[in-house]
This record gives sequence, structure tokens and C-alpha cells, in this order.
Amino acid sequence: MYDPKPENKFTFGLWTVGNTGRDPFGEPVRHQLTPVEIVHLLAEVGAWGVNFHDNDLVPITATAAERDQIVRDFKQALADTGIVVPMATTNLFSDPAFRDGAFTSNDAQVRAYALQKTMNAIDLGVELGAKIYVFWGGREGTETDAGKDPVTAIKRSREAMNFLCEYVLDQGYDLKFALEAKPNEPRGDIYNATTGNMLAFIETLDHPDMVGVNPEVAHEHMAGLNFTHHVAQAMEAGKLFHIDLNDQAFGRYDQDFRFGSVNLKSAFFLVRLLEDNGYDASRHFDAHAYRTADYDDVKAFARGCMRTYLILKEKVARFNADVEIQELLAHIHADDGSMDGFQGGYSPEKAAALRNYAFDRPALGRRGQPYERLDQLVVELLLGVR
Ligand code: GCO
Ligand code: MN
Ligand code: MN
Repeated sequence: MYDPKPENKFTFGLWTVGNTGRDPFGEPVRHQLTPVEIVHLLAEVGAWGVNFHDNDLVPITATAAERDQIVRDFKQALADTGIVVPMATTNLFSDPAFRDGAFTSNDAQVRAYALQKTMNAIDLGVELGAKIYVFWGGREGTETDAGKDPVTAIKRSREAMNFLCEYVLDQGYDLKFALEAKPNEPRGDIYNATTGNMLAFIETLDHPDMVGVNPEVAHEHMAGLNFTHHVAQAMEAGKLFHIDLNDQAFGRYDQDFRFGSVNLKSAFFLVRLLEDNGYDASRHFDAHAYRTADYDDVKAFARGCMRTYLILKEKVARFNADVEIQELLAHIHADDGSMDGFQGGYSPEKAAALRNYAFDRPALGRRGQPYERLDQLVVELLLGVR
């Protein structure tokens, strides 16, 4: 029942289960698996897809011949396992050339190189079947606002997105972009810091229909925000093209923990939002195993992400079928229809009628809502006693 199935669209990045445990304080603790080995590992644990940055697959120093060989081997591994590539992205942050960002760098040569690198990486992603292309602006930010103008940065980001949308159209690719916000790390501050910023930015592009968002649990949590609300806003706008699932304690470093491992309750509300609204794109786990893990434990990590999602999905079904919870919700949302005449948009007549309506304000103030009872039922559902 909790075994992953293709229709769950569970994906991992090469960089996630392939993470070697290097951190700012310590060296790698796991040997680097090859992309082919990672595809086999993902097949073994039951994932549906694999995503990659250009340089997770093809090293930045590879020759054309090396690239072709790597891509051939990778395609063979995909064919052997049935693993698909739904999403690809560009590494615009690891190489020293991107020390001041890519599309927002103050160096015009770096900005142009970033466009060239992304065009090549888009070609690679499309060749392997990707339909979604993610943009995470790893170093598109600053440590000090003294040297980089935030207005110029937004304009440069827009120019890059417009250029790359036109490139995709020019090539006739069936590809959409998903922009991923993060407030900080590795830069002190990153531009377009939240999913909400990205949604506003997208509407200023030349081809807004081609561009949506890729929100990540950890990124809104790092900013102390309610992730479910941000995902809801993206969904309501028709912009939830992809999602990065992981977990993150508020106020800590960038943790990328196993999905549901920190805050089960918010993970439940997220899964409920996705499942009850028919979310049908990839459920991508952008997380990695603890540094203490060996590869057996990395598999436990990957299985755990998917299993927790499926358990929470089952909890959502229980929530929807729970008579006491549904009765409480019916009570909470009850509407006697007496205000219908004021709803559904403005008219001068409605405004005049509303102005003349006599509300019993003290009575309104006496009405409570049984959210304590409802929330306790949710907690008991999650704790497995209902
Ligand atoms: C991070 C980001 C990245 C991106 C990845 C795909 O915090 O490092 O979440 O993992 O998701 O670069 O674009
Ligand atoms: Mn992240
Ligand atoms: Mn991410």
C-alpha cells in the first residue's frame, strides 16, 4: 500500500541520492556514484524519475566525445530500468566563474556565458526527455548591496528569461520553465527570495504562459514562512509546474532533510493541498541523506521520502472520510445564504443595499470556531489513534 508507483511521479535528482556528504566543515563520507549507478539505485528503491543539472551528468571539463559517451551510457541505464527524466536544470553556481552569480553577475562575459551554458543544458535536458526546466538562482544575490543594484538584477534576470524562452520557442521544444526561489545560501541574500516574488516576476516576462514555479519546502521554511500557503498561491495561479519536497527546521542552516522528517503536521497539510487539488506533476525530493549515512542508509532515506508521502496521502483520505472531522468542517463552513445578495462582484445596487444592511456586530463577535477540537482530531489522526 505504501509502495511507490509510477503514477505517484516520485523523482530524485542525481545530486540528491548522489550527495557525498561534503559540507563546509568536512570532506565527503561516501564515494561518488556514477550517473548510471544512481539510476540503478533509484530503480531499486522504486522511484519513477531522475532529474539532473548539466554537470551532474556531464562534467564541465568534458570533451564533446566524452559527453556523447556519457549520454549514451545514461540513456542505456534509463532504458534498462524504465526510469524517466521529467526535469533538467543548469548548474550556474559551482564553477568559480559564477562567484558573483550568472544572469545577474556584474560581469557581462559571465552573463553571456551563463546564457550559452543554459542553452546547451536545455538541449541536453530535451534530448533526454525533460519537459520541465528548473531555474534556481544559486548565486543570483549579494553579501552587500554596495556593489550590485537590486533593480538592475531583476532587469537582468528578466532579460535572461526572455532570451531563453525565445530560444526554446525557436527550437520548437516542448518545454516549460519553473523558477525556484530561495532566500539565502549560498549567497547572503538571493534575489526573488520567495515563491511569491517569483510569481510576481513571472507576470512581467514576455512569455508568462511558459513559466511557472518550483517551490521547495526548505526554502520557504528558511524564511520562516508557511510553505503550504505559497504552494496554494502558485496552484491558484496555475503556476505550480514542479515541487521540491524535503524538510527543514525553521531558523537552521540549509538542511535538505528527508521529506516529513522535521514537521509532520505541515507535511500533512501540504500533501492534502496537493492531493485534494489534483496536482499531477513530479513529486521531486530535493533532499539528501544525513552525513552519517552509508549507501544502505541512503536507500532508506530515499524510500522514507516516498513512504512518508504515501502514508500522509492515506491520512488525507482518512481526514476526508472521517465523519467527526467532516461534521466539524461542515459546521465551520456553514452558510445560511442570507449574504448571497452581497457576493459575486460589485454593482452599485449591491453597494447601496450593503450600506443599508444592519449587522449585529456584538452577536458576530460572540461566535467562536471549534478549531481546537478540529486540530486535535488532526493530531490524533497523525498519531495513529483514529
Ligand atoms: C538548493 C536548491 C537546489 C535546486 C537545484 C535544482 O537549495 O541547493 O534547492 O537543489 O533545487 O539546483 O534547480
Ligand atoms: Mn534547496
Ligand atoms: Mn531545490
